[in-house]
Amino acid sequence: MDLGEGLRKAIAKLTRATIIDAKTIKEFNKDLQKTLISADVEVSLVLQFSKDIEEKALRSKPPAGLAPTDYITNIVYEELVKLMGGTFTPKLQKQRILLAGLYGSGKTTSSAKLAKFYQDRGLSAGVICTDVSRPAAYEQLETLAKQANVGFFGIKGEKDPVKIVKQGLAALKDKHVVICDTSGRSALDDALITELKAVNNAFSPDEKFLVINADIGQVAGRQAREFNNAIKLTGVIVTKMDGSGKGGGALSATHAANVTVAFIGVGEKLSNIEPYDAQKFIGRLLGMPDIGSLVEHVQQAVKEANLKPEDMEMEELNFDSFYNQLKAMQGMGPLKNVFGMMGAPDVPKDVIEQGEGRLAKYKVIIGSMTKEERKNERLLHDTHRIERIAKGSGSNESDVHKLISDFNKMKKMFNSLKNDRNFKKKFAKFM
Ligand SMILES: Nc1nc2c(ncn2[C@@H]2O[C@H](COP(=O)(O)OP(=O)(O)OP(=O)(O)O)[C@@H](O)[C@H]2O)c(=O)[nH]1
Ligand SMILES: [Mg+2]
Repeated sequence: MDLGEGLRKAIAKLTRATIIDAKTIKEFNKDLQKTLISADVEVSLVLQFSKDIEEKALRSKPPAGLAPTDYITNIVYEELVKLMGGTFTPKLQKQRILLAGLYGSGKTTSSAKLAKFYQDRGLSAGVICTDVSRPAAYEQLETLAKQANVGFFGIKGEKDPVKIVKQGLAALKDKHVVICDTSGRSALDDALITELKAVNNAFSPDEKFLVINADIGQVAGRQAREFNNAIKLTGVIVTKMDGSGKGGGALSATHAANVTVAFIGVGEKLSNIEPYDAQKFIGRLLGMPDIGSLVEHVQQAVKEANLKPEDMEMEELNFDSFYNQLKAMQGMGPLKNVFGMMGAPDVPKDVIEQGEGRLAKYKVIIGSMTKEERKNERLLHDTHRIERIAKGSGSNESDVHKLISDFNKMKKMFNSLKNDRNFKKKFAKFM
């Protein structure tokens, strides 16, 4: 089970609890601890984390109108963001970036990715290969630079990295962003430190990023400290976040070592690099894939549908509101996809897509219900009532059943969104 799945399960379990007391919190904390430790987060951090949650959850009271589970979920979210560090905002300006790291951590790939990253944002960029030890390091970076369509400099066969840096800076002097790829080693030994320091002096970088593979988990902290002592880092790039359940360990350890996570690598493609944003990362772990694009989607959709906030009020769903909801959703266009993106179960898609005809039918059926039935779906677990409603509305019993089943789907979706405090917060703010 990976970190995200474990966290989601623990929160779901908490959400199902009928009362939140010291015992529920203790149990919840145990689940969190297990999950974090198996994601390779350092034990002392885990203990501190769960102690903070327990204290906050038990000492403070949810503000009026907020469900205790929502409140606790939010505490967990905030503590996770604290555990995993902040947000890195890349400066879009002229700069030199040095990449260092052990063998195979992803330095060369990240050099090209970063050059492309800045170039895609309107700056010109180039890379210098100062890896003088690995065979074919020159060719590898040259090929990647070509793919990324950025500048490249290297001297084949040259064994002095300082000489390469000097000539490279001259050759790439017109580029806004110059990135220097360096040699790796299996450990940060004296030879690597000496070489790095020499390159560092000659290059005089604005940013010094250590490249770490997420697989190494909590060892990331030690590596970050060691490299930091050697060349005073400005940040870390954690690569292979796409393939590792230990990303949580790498991120938290780096944060604990007091080094900023600047970028994360999320795949082999040149575009697979992102500035690190703990909130977004945690959002994703907790099953909210991309809150930014979600909000954009919603904004667009609401504009199109001319929706009012009351249409999206996520209160108890009954048959009166159900019709309005369906109608609103029909006008939402892309918003339907948003619910899917959020992992919400089963939107009654067919109803929404079948358009006016079906909706009109539902309107008549709902019109044949008594006031009590419209407020309480349970009353309809009664064949006599179903028969009566079908007759009264000139439809079949199967139509009534279909309506009830769609209603229940929608209700399930609403409940799951209702329990999702972050979604609500974003939504409320945006409204
Ligand atoms: N899935 C995935 N693979 C990555 C990522 N970053 C790098 N890789 C792969 O990791 C391998 C090693 O990457 P390199 O960039 O060559 O690593 P390096 O640090 O330059 O290695 P040395 O020069 O040998 O020290 C390559 O096969 C890359 O494609 C990432 O974010 N995700
Ligand atoms: Mg390399």
